[in-house]
Amino acid sequence: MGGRVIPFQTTILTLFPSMFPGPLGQSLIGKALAEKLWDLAIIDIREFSFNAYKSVDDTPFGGGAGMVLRPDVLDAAYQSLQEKAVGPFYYLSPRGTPLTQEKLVSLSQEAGVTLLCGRYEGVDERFLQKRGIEEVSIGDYILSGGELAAMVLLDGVLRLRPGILGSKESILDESFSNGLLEYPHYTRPQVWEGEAVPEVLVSGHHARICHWRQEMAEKITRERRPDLWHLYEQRKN
Ligand code: 6GU
Repeated sequence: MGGRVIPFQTTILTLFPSMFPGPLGQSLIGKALAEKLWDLAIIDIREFSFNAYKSVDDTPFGGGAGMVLRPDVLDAAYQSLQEKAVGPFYYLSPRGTPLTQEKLVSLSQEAGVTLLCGRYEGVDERFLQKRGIEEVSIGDYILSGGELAAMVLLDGVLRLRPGILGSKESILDESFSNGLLEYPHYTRPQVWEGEAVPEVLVSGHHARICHWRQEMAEKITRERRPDLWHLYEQRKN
């Protein structure tokens, strides 16, 4: 299977290299890693410390809680990448532009991606500015570091790459790809705890099934995500 496509090159800058591949070493994404459909290069930021204590952070100017990653250490790690780093470079941070399915699709068409994972209070602003690094957030909540966010981003991108998921249909049909949440799914047993699966699904009538699924997708989106429903309606008209 592997070897026929150029691997999607991912590079991670982190203070916790042993967190990787973590969940990305499991299931279909993990199998694809073993088959070299994608490659994971881990850069341990601590290796670029300048002192004997291997320190990478310092207290914030102006005071306040926590520590800030030093720009000189970060830049030494950044400059070491050379040809390893292909595609966009993102810093995972709750201050970033929200990650969307659209962004994942566009990223999946790149040669790869490089991700900086922060810890503590953050990274020195000058590093981000001088190197023109874009910040990306995975949602409006705070994690203790960027590593889990990087894994979320990579999982979302990698499953869109050719040869990694089983069937292309499951990508085309899923939530967000058409602007709606997904319709409900059912499998055997046909009756469970007195509850039968919707009659239309066992009718064998493909057009009716299609129509029912569309109706259900619209109902669920309307009820759960008025924001998405609004956008969907605007796009239709
Ligand atoms: Cl990208 N990083 C951290 N630390 N927290 C987050 C996040 C990223 N996105 C949402 N919360």
